[in-house]
Amino acid sequence: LRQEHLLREAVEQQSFELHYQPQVEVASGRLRGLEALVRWQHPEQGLVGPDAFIGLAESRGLITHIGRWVLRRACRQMRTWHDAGLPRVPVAVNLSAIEFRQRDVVGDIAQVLRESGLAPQFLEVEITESVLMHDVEGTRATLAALQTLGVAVTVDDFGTGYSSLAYLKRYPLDKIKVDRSFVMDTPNDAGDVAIVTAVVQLARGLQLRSVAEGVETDEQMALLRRLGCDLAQGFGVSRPLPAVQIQAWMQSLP
Ligand code: G
Ligand code: G
Ligand code: NA
Ligand code: MN
Repeated sequence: LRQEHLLREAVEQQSFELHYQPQVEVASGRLRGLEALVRWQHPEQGLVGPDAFIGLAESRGLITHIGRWVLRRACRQMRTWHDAGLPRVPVAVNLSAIEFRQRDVVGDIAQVLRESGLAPQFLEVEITESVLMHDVEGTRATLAALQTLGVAVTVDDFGTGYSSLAYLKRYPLDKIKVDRSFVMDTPNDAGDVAIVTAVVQLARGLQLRSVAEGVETDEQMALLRRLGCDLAQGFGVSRPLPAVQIQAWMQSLP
């Protein structure tokens, strides 16, 4: 109850911050995007990660407020970086199922893009595969509207939910992100290597781009290169960092 009270206060006072994690092309190592990850500036516990409060925010009707703040902050930040001559790459924002199902979510996103002056091709959204399992017609309409707007969609945490492969073909999607639990024990765990291989091939066959998350080691990166995985994200490239630090990281790129 106290946590709920504090979270309501945080929403009013916008006591959140975004960290950014780079996404690189596996073949070249070049920066191809940033994922925005929200943190709560908790008055007693310091910086708190999303796993500790997104669920509460969802059940208390606060997630759309937080999501709106995240979207606005990420779009403004990216526009500022582009204007400053930093790499013109997109920013990816996570949308919870509740946000995705909001009435006129695409209209809201379009409005934030207009207000921030960020072109739609520089915003991406990440949804979990569970979103795709329900309300097929509504989901299709929302994804089609995002595609028309020019905002790319990634299926996050792929393989961890109830994976029906059929929906990947049914919907307009751009990327599949292999969950880090499958990447973690590669290349040693043969079963995980088989899973990552299958997801990369599935993506290629469906003309989607594949992203591996949780890439920590050179051996993992080498495996992904062999498999032809398109993009990688993980501590091996960079941890998620506050804006000031990721800006310095980008400025240090060749
Ligand atoms: O930042 P961290 O690696 O702890 O993120 C944990 C999970 O929280 C990730 O699965 C990520 O998708 C989710 N997450 C991070 N930022 C946001 C956000 O702004 N909104 C929502 N809905 N989920 C987020
Ligand atoms: O899927 P999701 O959007 O939740 O993924 C982002 C989460 O994964 C964040 O919590 C981020 O801190 C975490 N993360 C990102 N890269 C790595 C990594 O290389 N190793 C581990 N263990 N966690 C990572
Ligand atoms: Na994500
Ligand atoms: Mn994920």
